[in-house]
Amino acid sequence: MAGTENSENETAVPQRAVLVSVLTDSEIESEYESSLDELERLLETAGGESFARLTQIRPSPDPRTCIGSGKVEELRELCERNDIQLVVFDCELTPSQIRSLEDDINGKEKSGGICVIDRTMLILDIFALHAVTSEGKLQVELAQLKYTSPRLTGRGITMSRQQGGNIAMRGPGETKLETDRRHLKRRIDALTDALATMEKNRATQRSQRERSPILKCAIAGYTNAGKSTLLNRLTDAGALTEDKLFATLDPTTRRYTLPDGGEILLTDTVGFIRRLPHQLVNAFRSTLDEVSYADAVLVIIDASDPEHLEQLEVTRSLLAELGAADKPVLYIYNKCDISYPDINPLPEGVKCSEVVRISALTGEGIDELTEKLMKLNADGRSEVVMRIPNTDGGVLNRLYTQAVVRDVEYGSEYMTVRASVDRAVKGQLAQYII
Ligand SMILES: Nc1nc2c(ncn2[C@@H]2O[C@H](COP(=O)(O)OP(=O)(O)OP(=O)(O)O)[C@@H](O)[C@H]2O)c(=O)[nH]1
Ligand SMILES: [Mg+2]
Repeated sequence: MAGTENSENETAVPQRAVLVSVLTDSEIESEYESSLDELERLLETAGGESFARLTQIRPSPDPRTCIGSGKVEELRELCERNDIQLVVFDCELTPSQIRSLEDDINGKEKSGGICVIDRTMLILDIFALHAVTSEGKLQVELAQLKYTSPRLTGRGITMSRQQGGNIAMRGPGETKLETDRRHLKRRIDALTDALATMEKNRATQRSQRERSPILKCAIAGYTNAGKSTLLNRLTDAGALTEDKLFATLDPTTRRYTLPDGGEILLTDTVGFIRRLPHQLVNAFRSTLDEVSYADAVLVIIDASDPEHLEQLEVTRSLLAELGAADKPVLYIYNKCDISYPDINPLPEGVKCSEVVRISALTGEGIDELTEKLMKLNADGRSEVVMRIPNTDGGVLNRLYTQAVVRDVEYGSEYMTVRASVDRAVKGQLAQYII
């Protein structure tokens, strides 16, 4: 279901939409504009086009329709006059708010007509379009069944059939409307079970990687910052890179050989965005765990984006949520070919030695980055020489799996082994170190 035969080319004519935002007392005025800009980019990524923006300032959202009744009327007229079929709210809407809004905007008409969706439904729609692996598809389908389905009222379905996929209708939406609640629950249970099995496999793979002494670096950062481009620059991953939000959903791990011969693992994963819906953080938990379990995090920042400092804050708070706040970090300011940022003053808590400016596209600054990666790799590791009695053969086997063995000399009673070990192995095998 989710994302199966969907392609972004399906909706040949971009669906025009009105973007709506509510500016409440708790929000900072400058932020809502950039949030709306981002909503517009999300809409474009989903194959839509922004026709107009409507903003209302009010102390709190209206419980029934989010915006006030006068604004709803304004929205209705705007849509009617310009033949607009889609309205996207920048905030989260409850199922009943969506129903009330659609009833008010469409009048008594029950099918077809103007469809109202929210930011989360739009993001999930993009995820449904971009999911590639079976795990990714199941994760999106589950999130859509839980979030989007209760919010779809049936409007826009006729159109969706004609065009082969309307925004937010892709994925399980249509099916849900034709099934009863019991069927829906069964599907949710089946998906949860299937994902639990996949998660078990992923955990096994991860624990194998964990036992290996190679440094594991997660590439994290705001969506479209250039994470996949960096992975491709350093390795032959051939990851999809696009000037679109959420081009990458599924993690890709590649081994990278540093100029000093050391090896590290690099994992590219799903990008972050402000107000990443909790449903999505949960749905993509196992994917995001690649970040939680990494030894170090490479935070990619799009230096050419005027919002990059805010985006860095979003990234850092999501990293904290994933339990990755205390890991060694490199802050990589990317796209320096088009915008060379003044990094001073540094964001709070960021050390100068942790920052590097690069262009993943042209290769500028990559040497400095690899220097830092070598240092990161060397930190906490040391070269040791061990004298191991031949009777303790197990120790050498252990070194082969948990350290990097450089050289072994076999004597009549002892083996002399030179190896690069991490702190844990060094502590546990201290008795053999000479
Ligand atoms: N000028 C310039 N463009 C870049 C650079 N790095 C990446 N880009 C472009 O930025 C866009 C996004 O790059 P991706 O590598 O797909 O970004 P991402 O962080 O993986 O994005 P998502 O997977 O969508 O979250 C693409 O169009 C890239 O060509 C760079 O150093 N300079
Ligand atoms: Mg990517």
